[in-house]
Amino acid sequence: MTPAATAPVDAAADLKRLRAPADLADLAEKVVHRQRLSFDDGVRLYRHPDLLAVGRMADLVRERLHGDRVYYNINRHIEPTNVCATACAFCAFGRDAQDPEAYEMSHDDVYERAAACVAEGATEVHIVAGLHPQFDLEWYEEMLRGLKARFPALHLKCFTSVEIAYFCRLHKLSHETVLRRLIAAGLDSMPGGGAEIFAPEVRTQICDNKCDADEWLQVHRTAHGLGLRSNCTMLYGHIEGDEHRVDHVLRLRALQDETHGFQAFIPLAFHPANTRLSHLPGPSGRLDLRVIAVSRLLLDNIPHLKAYWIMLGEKTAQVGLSFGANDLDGTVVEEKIVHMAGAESPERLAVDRLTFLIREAGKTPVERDTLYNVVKREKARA
Ligand code: V47
Repeated sequence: MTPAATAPVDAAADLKRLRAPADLADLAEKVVHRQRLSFDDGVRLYRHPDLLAVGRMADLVRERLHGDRVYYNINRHIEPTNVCATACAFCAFGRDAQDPEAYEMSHDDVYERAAACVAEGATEVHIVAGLHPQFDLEWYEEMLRGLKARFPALHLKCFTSVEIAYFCRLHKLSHETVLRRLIAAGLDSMPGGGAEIFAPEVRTQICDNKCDADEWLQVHRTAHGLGLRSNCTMLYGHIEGDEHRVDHVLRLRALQDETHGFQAFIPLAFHPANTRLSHLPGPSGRLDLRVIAVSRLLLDNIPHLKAYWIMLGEKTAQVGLSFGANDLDGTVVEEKIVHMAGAESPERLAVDRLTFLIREAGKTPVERDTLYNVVKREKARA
C-alpha cells in the first residue's frame, strides 16, 4: 500500500463527502475509519439501490491509495494457441484441434509479435493460451528463453494458474517445480486469469474441466512464495449471484493477507456471444460499476484495481475511474479472448487515447511497468 493508505483520518470531512444514506451510515463509518468490511457488508453494498453512494465510498478509498494518479502501460497480449481441452461454457476462444478455426503459433510467430511491440515501446507482453498437449512445459520454457535472449528488458507476464496446473498434470510435477522451471527460463510475473468464480456451485457449471478454486489459489500462493508478483481476476455477469462475487473477492483477500503477492484485481465483464451461455444478457452498466466499487471496498489489501477497457469498453472503463478503479491496463494491441465473444471495443488503444480518457476523467495519467514502477520517457509513444 502507498503511504496515502496510512495518512491521518479526517473522519468528519470524509463522512461529509460520502453523503451516505442513513441505511449505509454504519458502512460509511467503517470505510472512513479503515475498518475491514465483512461478507454481509459486501452483500449489502451489492443490494443497496444508491449506486452513487457506494461509488463515492469506493472513490474515497481509491483517492486515499492513489491520489489523482491513474496508471496504464504499453503492453501487448499474445495468445499462442486457441486449442483448448477445457471447453468452458463462457468461452468463445477455445477450439478443438480439428476445428478449422484452430490456430497454433510457432516460437518465431511469438518472437515476431514481441519484436513489433518492443518497437512500439512496450514494456510487457502478456502471454496466455488454451490448454494444448503439444504446448507443454518444454515448449514454453523454450519460448521464454527465446524471448529473454532477444528482448532482455521486456517483462514476461505469462500463464494463468489454470495453465500452470495443466503443465503440472501433463508432466506429473508439483506447482513449485513447474514454477521454478518457468522462472529459470525467464518468467517475470503471472496474470490473473482463470479465476472465474470460485464457488463450486457456479464453477462446476461454467468451467467444470479446469482447476478448482483451491488449486487456483495454491498456484498463486506458491508463486508468491517464490517471489513472483501476480494479478487476480473475477468473471462476473453470467450465472453468479451477489454472494458468489463477495465470496470470491474475500478468498482473494484472505490469500493476500498471507502472501501480499497480488498487485492488481481485474473484474472481467462477461461477453456472451458465441459461447454456450449466449442466451444470457451479460452484465449491465450498473453492475459493471457496482463490481468495481464493491471490489475496491472489500479488497483493502490489494493496491490496484483495473478498469479493463477491452471488456468494459472505453466509456464504462473511464467512468470506472470514479468508482474505485485506478488503472486502465494497457495498449493491448491484439486481443482474441473477448473479441471472439462479441466485444465491441477496439483491439488496441494508442497511448494518446488512454491518456485522453484519464485526463478527461480529471486524473493524471502515469505510465507504469508491470510492477507499477513509473516509466519515464522523453516523449510518450503511441
Ligand atoms: O481467463 C474468457 C476471461 C480471461 C470470456 O492479469 C472472458 O493483468 C469475458 O485474465 N467474456 C483472460 N471474459 C483475460 C485476463 C486478463 C486480462 C487483462 C489483464 C489481466 C492481468 C488479465 O478472460 C480468462 C477468462 O477469465 N474470459 N472468456 C468472455 N466470454
